Amino acid sequence: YRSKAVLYGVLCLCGYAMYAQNPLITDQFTADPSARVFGDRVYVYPSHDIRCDDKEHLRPKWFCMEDYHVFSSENLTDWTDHGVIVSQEEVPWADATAYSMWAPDCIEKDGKYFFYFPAKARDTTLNGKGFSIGVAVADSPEGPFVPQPLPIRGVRGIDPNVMIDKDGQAYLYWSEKHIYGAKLRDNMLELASEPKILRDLPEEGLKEGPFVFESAGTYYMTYPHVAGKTERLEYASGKDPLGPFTYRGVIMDESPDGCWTNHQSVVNFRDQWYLFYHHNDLSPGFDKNRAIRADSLFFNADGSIQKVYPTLR
Ligand code: FUB
Repeated sequence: YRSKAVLYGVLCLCGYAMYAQNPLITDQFTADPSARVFGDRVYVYPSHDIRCDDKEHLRPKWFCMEDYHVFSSENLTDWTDHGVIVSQEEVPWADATAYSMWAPDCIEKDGKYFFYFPAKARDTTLNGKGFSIGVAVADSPEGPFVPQPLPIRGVRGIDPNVMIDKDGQAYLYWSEKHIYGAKLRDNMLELASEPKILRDLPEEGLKEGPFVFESAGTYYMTYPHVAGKTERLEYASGKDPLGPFTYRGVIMDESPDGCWTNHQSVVNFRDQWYLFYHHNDLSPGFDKNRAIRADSLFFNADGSIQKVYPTLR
């Protein structure tokens, strides 16, 4: 790990360099950051880890999340917490005792903001046991977000991610052992095609947390992959949003000190690419209480992505 917590290739704003400190948020645990640029600010929609040692019905020492906050910044240094945008109590279909509000995403279409989140449903006849994916809709990136009455029909899994292509077609990606993709209808609330397993990614080992973005006509599929003991961030690329994708390499190596998960998003802000990800900086003894980070990301001339080395403190 590099020792200096600056975002290399730092953001240049009004002619001077901006420096940011990892982890980005220090007053609460945050994970699974989905970063988006809306207007002149970066918004980050992370998971919100808490401790649930007092909740005996839950799996001990496991992920525990009851709500989502959104954070924004104009310089990647000063972050505003806009507060809770969705909580398990206010999602009509969610099991409010499950604390299962895992990795989310948010995207803008036609002036509306669509927030996608996984949660366990009360009624398992909807999409079966396990996780469903819901949507909450707002008129601004900070909310208020109104959850839809039911989860997306036909989608079982976690880690939703949405990419809107240049022609306006939206795609939903998610994971359940494999990574899936499907087209979304114009309303952003229903599938417009059958879910497709993206089988051309590495077959062995758990893959989750898809995050797809497009650059110079190439679709980049990024994902955490357990190839060794913990997750490392990898990527593949292709010429169509639903593949086939060709494996290209590792964006970030697995953590040397045991945080089992990592989870990424990639965003371009003022002509600089950034990788958002997480590590358990604020909870070295318990890796289910994580903290989000960001570092600059660079492409090579052939479109491949240079490995990102985490910066700390
Ligand atoms: O935050 C809970 C789960 O851990 C996410 O859904 C996965 O991507 C992993 O980061």
